[in-house]
Amino acid sequence: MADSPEDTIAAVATPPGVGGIGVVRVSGRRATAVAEAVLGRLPAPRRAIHAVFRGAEGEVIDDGLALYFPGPRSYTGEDVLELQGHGGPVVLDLLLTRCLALGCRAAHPGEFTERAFLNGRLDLAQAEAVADLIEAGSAQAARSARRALEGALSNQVDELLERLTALRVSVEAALDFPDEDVDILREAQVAERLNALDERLDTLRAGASQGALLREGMRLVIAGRPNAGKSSLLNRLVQREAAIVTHIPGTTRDVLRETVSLDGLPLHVIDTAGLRESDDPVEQEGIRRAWSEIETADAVLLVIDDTLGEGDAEAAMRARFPKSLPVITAHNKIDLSGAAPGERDARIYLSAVTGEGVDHLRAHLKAQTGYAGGEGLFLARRRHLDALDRTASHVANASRALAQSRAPELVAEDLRLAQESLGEITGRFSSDDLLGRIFSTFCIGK
Ligand SMILES: Nc1nc2c(ncn2[C@@H]2O[C@H](COP(=O)(O)OP(=O)(O)OP(=O)(O)O)[C@@H](O)[C@H]2O)c(=O)[nH]1
Ligand SMILES: [Mg+2]
Repeated sequence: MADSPEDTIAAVATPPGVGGIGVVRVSGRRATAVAEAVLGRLPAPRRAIHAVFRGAEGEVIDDGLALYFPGPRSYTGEDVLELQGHGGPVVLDLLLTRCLALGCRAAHPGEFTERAFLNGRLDLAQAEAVADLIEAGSAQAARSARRALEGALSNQVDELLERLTALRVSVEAALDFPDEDVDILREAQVAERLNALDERLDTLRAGASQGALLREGMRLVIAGRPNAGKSSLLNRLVQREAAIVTHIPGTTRDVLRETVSLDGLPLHVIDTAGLRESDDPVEQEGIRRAWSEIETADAVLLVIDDTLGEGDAEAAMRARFPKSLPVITAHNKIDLSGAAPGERDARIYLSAVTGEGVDHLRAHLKAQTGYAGGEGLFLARRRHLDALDRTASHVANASRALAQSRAPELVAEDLRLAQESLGEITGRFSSDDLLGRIFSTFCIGK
């Protein structure tokens, strides 16, 4: 029989292994019957009671606290029962088996939260924030997930969706009066409102990309001339000899990826071949790959040999870096050049060999991702960024259609597409496929 949203689901909600307490969670219509069978009575709503948990023959499985949350005022929006017993795997398994025998089905990962979403207790961005909060690798990430859960992202998305809806209403009204459509659109200030919407969208995108960096980590590509010390710096950052280092320029040919944690913040460091003109086909390929990494990076770390200083080669690289790409400049080998470690004039002076100044680089990287403070920072996902980008391009198309052809049908269609893309974030317009992908990454019991 296929799983149904009508099923009552049950799972051990605490992590596997031994613990002080262990929780079995039940959600669905049978929750009350489970309570009556296991506890002998239904606890008063939202009041913890102490009870003995009994098996089918009346034998004692465990004892502990029981809580009953009648729907819709519960996490899932359904009737929920929580049995908090002793945290041993065998005891919890017996208790779960008892619930299954009473007609519950084992919950899939994330199914409790999925039901919360389906029953309108959370929107999709908030449901994702629940998973992010659980997985948060740092206090900052946890705070930002909390903010997303409280609706920092969803509220802004909802506000923009309302504006889009209002705009659609104005434009569709003009469709009914083809002779006067231009006047109607002008009177309704559609162009001005579209501009204002676009600005708000930009602000939201900036916030979301910070949030995505915090959640998914920054992709930092190390680039520079051969022999500048790129691989040495990668090794220093990841604290092991991951990359081959020699005094021969052109040592690194391939792209090397390592992930480190900066106080819980994931940092993906990518070492690349030194950038120069080369006749060697292997080196040429390495350089081509270096550029393709640079094009998709969140930031570039341009490493300069401080005994040589910045020159024409670096100027040529800077000219070729994508315009919006943040570039962090590191002057390496200060143990040879004699420069003092630290950050001056937007340059970080350090030595990959002695490690001096590398803490300044770490601090800079953390600040770059908004790690240090960032009031209002919320955790976001690439999925959200992608949806915002598509929304922005539909809004731009609508503006263009309005300015050029003045065909209200086209404007209306672009606005509809914009609304659809934006709605994906909170789940107003999400396919089942997308939902399945999102919730399957949750842990069981959540
Ligand atoms: N004294 C000193 N030597 C360094 C420092 N960083 C790197 N080197 C030396 O510089 C040489 C080149 O270092 P690598 O890390 O291989 O340089 P790279 O930029 O990766 O070079 P390619 O892979 O050829 O592009 C090696 O001999 C390193 O030991 C430093 O901070 N101080
Ligand atoms: Mg190298």
